[in-house]
Amino acid sequence: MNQTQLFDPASHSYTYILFDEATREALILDPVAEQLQRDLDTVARLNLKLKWAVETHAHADHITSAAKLAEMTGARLAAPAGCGVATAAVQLGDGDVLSFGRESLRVLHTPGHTAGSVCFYWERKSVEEEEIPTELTALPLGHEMRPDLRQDERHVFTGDTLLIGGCGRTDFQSGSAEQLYDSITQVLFALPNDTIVWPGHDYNERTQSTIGLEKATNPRIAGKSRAEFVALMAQLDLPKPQRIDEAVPANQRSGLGAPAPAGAQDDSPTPADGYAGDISPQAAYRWMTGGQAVLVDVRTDAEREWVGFVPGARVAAWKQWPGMALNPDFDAQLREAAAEGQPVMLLCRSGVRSVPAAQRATELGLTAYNILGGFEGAPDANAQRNHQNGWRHAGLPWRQN
Ligand SMILES: N[C@@H](CCC(=O)N[C@@H](CS)C(=O)NCC(=O)O)C(=O)O
Repeated sequence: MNQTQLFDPASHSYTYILFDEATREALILDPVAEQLQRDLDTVARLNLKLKWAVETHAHADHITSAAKLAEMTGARLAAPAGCGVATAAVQLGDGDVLSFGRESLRVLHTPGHTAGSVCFYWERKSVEEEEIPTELTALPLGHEMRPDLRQDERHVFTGDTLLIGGCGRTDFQSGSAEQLYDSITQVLFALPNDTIVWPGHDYNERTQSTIGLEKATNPRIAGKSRAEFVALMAQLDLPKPQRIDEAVPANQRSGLGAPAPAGAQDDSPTPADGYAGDISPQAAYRWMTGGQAVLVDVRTDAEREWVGFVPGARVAAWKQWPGMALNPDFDAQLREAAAEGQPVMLLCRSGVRSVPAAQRATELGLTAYNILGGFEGAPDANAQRNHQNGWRHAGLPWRQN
């Protein structure tokens, strides 16, 4: 595995790009919104295919670029199951494995900084000289592309659980000093001493450490009992991160903008011909989450699969790919989606297909609304979608498989 460590000076955050040298498949860990272009440039310069955009937790001090990276590169989103990141297609639990090319990272659930926080562990067992692939033996040792396969190698990406000479704070976001002590001493310090520690932050320009060094010298935890550690964490009295109020909700949407707060907008539908009315995506989101109406995605199966979908939406395709013929099962699927007689809000690509679908729903006796702008919005002057209206433009939750 090859890893690149990148730094965001404003938040003192580290982002990691890890990749398999043979296949060029890559994973980005804890990307930062302000560094999106740098990260895209790095991926392009190294000729990588970004497979995963991954978080160690929902950050409090900066906003992730994960959703934008997913949209621009096709990477899948993964985040810890306990962090409330509804937009991540893969919800990670202890022992899960994320693979890219021939490489894989193992998830270590390490609650404490936040309840859902995880670390990621990577290791390679040594092989005999004669087992080393010939394309590597042709390169001299010390060549940047030649890992020393004769030695075991281990790395742990610790997020904010363990920092160099420090650890994540535990005074907000479901933090717990007791849990952090157990995570560090029982999970991380159980790793071999030569495991290289790659932290999520450093406020003093240090880049890496080892488990052995942290065990022996970390002033917050080395030689301390659980009670001493808990007492020390209670006395830290750190100022609240400046961006916490905007960062946590945005990170729980993988960096997409937060929707307008409830009540900030008029949810009244605009009257329409042949159905109950047109509503904004924001109103549809509020009605869906408030249980007032059922959101039904009327796009094709292919669009939901390849472009993205709204978590919690029901499904009744109006037309199907290929050929875009009317779906003969539409009526039955819609009736099933609204089995309890609730109003339905229909979502298509840009708010066009959902109009005849809403008219048909009305004929079936349902109260039906059309969601303006659909999932991707209307194309702009350059034929680009997602730039002027629609569900994704509004920053509402969606994800890819
Ligand atoms: N001063 C920074 C926040 C620094 C901070 O609180 N960092 C968190 C991680 S987001 C932490 O756990 N710090 C541990 C420490 O400073 O000991 C800001 O305003 O954004």
